[in-house]
Amino acid sequence: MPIARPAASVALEGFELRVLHLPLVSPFTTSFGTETVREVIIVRALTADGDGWGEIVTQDAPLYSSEYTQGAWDVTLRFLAPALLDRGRLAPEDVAGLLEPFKGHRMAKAGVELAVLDAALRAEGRSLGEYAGAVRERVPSGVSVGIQRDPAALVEAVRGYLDEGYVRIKIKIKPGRDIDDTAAVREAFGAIPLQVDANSAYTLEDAETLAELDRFDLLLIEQPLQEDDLVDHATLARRLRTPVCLDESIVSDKAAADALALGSTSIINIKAGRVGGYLEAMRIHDRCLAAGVPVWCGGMVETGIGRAANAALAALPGFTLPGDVSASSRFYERDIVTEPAVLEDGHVRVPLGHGIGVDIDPVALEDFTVARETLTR
Ligand code: NPG
Repeated sequence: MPIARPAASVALEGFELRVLHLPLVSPFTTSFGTETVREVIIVRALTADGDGWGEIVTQDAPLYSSEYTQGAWDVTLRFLAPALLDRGRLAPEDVAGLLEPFKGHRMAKAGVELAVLDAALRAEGRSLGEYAGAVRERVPSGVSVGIQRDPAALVEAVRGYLDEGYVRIKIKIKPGRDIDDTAAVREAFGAIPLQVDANSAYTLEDAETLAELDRFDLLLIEQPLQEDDLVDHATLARRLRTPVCLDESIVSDKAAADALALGSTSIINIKAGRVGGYLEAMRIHDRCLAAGVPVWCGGMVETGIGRAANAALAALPGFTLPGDVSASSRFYERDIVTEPAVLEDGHVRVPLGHGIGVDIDPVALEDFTVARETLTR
């Protein structure tokens, strides 16, 4: 489903970058660490036709991927933003090509592209959902639950989210905190839609342990092995009944094609940040839809900016599994948009407003800003 109608071009005048520190409502623990504050970069594209907003979803340390905030900040200010500003007038569909000479840094590229796309769509009066080809007005909301003190605490955390209405639970696992945690949740709540996420904490030597998860009838196991272990993931997938779903490994549409060809994954988690932008994310969606491969929308603890864009992405027809598209309140007491995503009957609305469809709360934005830089033509 290629984009039906490309966006109009905008006359780019500058970029404003900010690092924000947003406190989380509770610590979020994964196999790679614990976060209590979300450090994120907000990109504002300044154009003659109005502003646009994007979000760079790196974390302060390179623990999920090789990208991290200071690296993204540096590459954006020194290379990405100047390359686009040099060009002046450009369409959102031109951004990835102009940034292609710079290797990697996909999260930074994604944030910059979203800001330009948002500016262009706002100027045209079109929503991101309409542009992308959304077929739903609201999307089912899954929640990602961090590793807790013990299985009993995990059960209580999951109970809270189920009571709020989340329609699918994902629990984080790591060696030593896998079988018992999963068993506890299954036992407490019966046949709820449940999946686990290892964030690449295992090796092929753990295959026997991971096969023990088969008895829990999980929707999927996410990224058990390292990012570049495509062949080992294929070997593991043959040994498990639980479907393997790749996240970290899928850094582009090409990587998705390779992983599918190798049998490394049978479901794909699509995250715009990880793959270099919403346009590349849409290409992966299209590929998977054509091949009958289920996809779902991952989350990177986004602010209201990325959360709104993710809801639009998750409304595409191939997103047949509930995503990590949760309410803002899952992570934040205070967001930086005026209408943070809320949970309604287990779903999140796809914003209808122009561009990403949400407005920035300038006071909140200012309050959370810890660094700022502006680059103009
Ligand atoms: O709902 O936004 C959310 C969080 C979902 O678990 C989640 N994200 O590995 O997928 C992940 C994890 C993550 C968050 C990874 C932040 C890296 C940074």
